[in-house]
Amino acid sequence: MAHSQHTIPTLTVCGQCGAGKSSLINALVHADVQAVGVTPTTRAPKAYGARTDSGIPVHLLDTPGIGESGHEEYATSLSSLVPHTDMLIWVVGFDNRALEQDVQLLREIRHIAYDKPLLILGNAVDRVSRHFNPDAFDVTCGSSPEEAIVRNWLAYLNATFAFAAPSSVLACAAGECCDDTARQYNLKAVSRCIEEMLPEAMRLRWLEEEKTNSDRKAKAERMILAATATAGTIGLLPLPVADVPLIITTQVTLILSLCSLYGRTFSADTARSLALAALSAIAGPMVFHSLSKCIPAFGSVVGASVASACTYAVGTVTLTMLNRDEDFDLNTFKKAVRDVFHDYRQGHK
Ligand SMILES: Nc1nc2c(ncn2[C@@H]2O[C@H](COP(=O)(O)OP(=O)(O)O)[C@@H](O)[C@H]2O)c(=O)[nH]1
Ligand SMILES: [Mg+2]
Repeated sequence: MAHSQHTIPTLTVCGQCGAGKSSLINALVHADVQAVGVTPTTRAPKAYGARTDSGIPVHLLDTPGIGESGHEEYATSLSSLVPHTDMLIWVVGFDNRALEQDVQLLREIRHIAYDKPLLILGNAVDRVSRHFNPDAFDVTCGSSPEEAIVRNWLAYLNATFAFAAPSSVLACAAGECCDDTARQYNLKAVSRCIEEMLPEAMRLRWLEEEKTNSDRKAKAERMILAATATAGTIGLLPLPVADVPLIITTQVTLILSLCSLYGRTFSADTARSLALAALSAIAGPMVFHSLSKCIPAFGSVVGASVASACTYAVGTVTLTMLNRDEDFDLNTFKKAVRDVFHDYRQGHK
């Protein structure tokens, strides 16, 4: 529920087979989600979730690439993807100058892609030197022969793609795997550039959603702390067995209020079964005995610190699941509550 599906921009990654499209996606996703290699590996378009430098969620759509399928086939596939795309990322592998097919394809789809921002990435610039050092490499101002070579190549890319009016042409290196930091170059700049090129409306919508999400989260956290304090007070009650039903009621109210804050409808019965499961996972069978009034107990059954930690855990786990838009599976809920409960107790010793 953090971000509704339709607000996440789709970025279609195109270019020749072997240019490094899949590698770039792996680097931006920070995981080797797509197979890469010297033989054609990307068979069909596939999307991956990533976040830009400031955390804007995007979908990166990998495509097979020019040369992997026939030209006609790739053109048809791209034509069907472009209408659902918010930005085109065109990847060229270092130091490819044979770009006729790229140009032809871009011309073919430009009539449907004219309103989409276009980012040209000159990838794998680490191949310019065996001793490439990404930290020392400065493609803009550096004066070494390698820096000049990459700069010239970028100028060539600029001139070649000028007809398509790209929003930006950048040098980068995705590396050979997602954490190949010895070769990766300029990926932060790529991420920031993507952000800047996103349609204004999408960026604003994301900022609005972020604001709503963080306001809502702050409110939810205040509700959890208030319920935690209430449960602690109930745990102090010197009444025999009276505490458990009161603590459960506090937790049920908390779960229902959090759900309603996040627009989820929840029955009181479901909330009650979650609260009971949580308390039984922590306080054990004692709770059920005291609920069914089977055992005459003296004083508080649960105790103030257990009551507050358990309520804090119930609220925190509920909030995490709401933020992730997850379903409330009873066993997962119990386990997560137990973990948060123990962390909370450790922190309040
Ligand atoms: N040195 C280096 N190799 C790269 C880079 N990007 C990709 N490669 C390699 O180039 C080959 C093709 O990459 P791949 O991502 O499969 O290309 P795709 O066909 O465009 O998806 C793989 O062996 C990658 O490891 C890079 O930035 N630097
Ligand atoms: Mg690929």
